[in-house]
Amino acid sequence: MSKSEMLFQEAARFIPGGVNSPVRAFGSVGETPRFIASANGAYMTDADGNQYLDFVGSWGPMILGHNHPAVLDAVLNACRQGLSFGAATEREVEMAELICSIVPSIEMVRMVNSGTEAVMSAVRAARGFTGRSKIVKFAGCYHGHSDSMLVKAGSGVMTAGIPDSAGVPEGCTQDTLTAVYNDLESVEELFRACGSEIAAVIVEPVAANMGVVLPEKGFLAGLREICDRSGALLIFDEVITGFRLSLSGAQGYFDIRPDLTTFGKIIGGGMPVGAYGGRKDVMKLIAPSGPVYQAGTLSGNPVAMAAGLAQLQILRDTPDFYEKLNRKGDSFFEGMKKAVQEAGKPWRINHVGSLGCIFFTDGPVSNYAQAKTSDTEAFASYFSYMLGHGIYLAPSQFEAMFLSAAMTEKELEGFLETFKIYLKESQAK
Ligand code: HOZ
Repeated sequence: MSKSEMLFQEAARFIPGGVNSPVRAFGSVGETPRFIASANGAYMTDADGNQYLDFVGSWGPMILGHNHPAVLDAVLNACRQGLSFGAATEREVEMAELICSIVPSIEMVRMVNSGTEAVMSAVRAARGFTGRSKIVKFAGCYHGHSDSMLVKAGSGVMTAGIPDSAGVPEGCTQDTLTAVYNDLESVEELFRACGSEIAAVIVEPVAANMGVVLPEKGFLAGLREICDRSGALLIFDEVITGFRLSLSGAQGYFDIRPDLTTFGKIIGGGMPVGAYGGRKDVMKLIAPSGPVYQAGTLSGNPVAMAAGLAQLQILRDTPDFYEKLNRKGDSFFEGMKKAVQEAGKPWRINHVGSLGCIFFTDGPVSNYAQAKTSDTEAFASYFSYMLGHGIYLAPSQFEAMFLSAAMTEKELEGFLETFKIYLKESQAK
């Protein structure tokens, strides 16, 4: 028995399902989770000493690769000065100024500890600002695991087939309305029915928790227009796209200005961090400057701030960082697409910049219903094959592949070679 298998058995005795977050249990791909012992650059090493080229990157934040020396140094130095104060620090000011200077729509920002918390708080701010209670979200978009967002959600709940989660009282979701991604008419319909009660529309500007689904031309601009017309706020959940598609995230990439934005792990450089920010007139309502309460002892934690600042400064100061990473992503995912076509398979590759995924289905995938047509058994066999050949992918059809700047052309070509062999072998079956 491998050490990962032993650890998983032991873990299951003390941790529900043996893991601290469901997707990493590898349940939908019929594998035992690999227990990771260490990671460096583009690779992770498991408890048995197996090395994997890592396409998860802690679900996005390791955009520079693991253990970037500048981030590591910043963390170690910060640790020496104290781990947590629960008090204001200079680094938080630096972080807030940095984010506001990088992302034009953000005039004020509040640090929290996760994307879930950021969304929960942004939704509260939107409700406080508008005095309205309803929120529009899109089927298949995942905005963390707070009660009101677990409605037709993506990510782990989609993988587990429980998009509406048990344990969420009806009262908590009665104000959550769902629309169809890329279908503006479905949004208009909700606004026609109860527009004056809608506080906000929240959207992943590139949906990356039902696999990767791109916004069609005009979709995000259409949402902006509907919100402007009706007095609702537009919230971009940039937990995945923030500081990934461009320095100013998807909003910079697609040139749409949301009212509020939520960020997650990427601004912590791997430490537990989230943030929400946006228009000053909205953010000023947050306590203690206003009546919308939101708080947290660990918010703006000094070690997390040090890691995040170091990472964001590198992203800001490295010439052509995003041009290079996005070019690398384009040629990689186009390579996957070509391999699939040459193998005569109808499967779809959706991608933008350094984010992408394969859907084992033969039609386009631009919403939740289409994403769900993907053959998850085929995904599981692809996943196992790649894992067995040293490639660590997100263990679910409904997650994204993340490229990092630490991946070389040679490593990406290595992936494509393995993928082609997989395609050939799966053809023979
Ligand atoms: N899709 C999730 C991150 N946005 C997966 C990570 C998790 O749930 O642990």
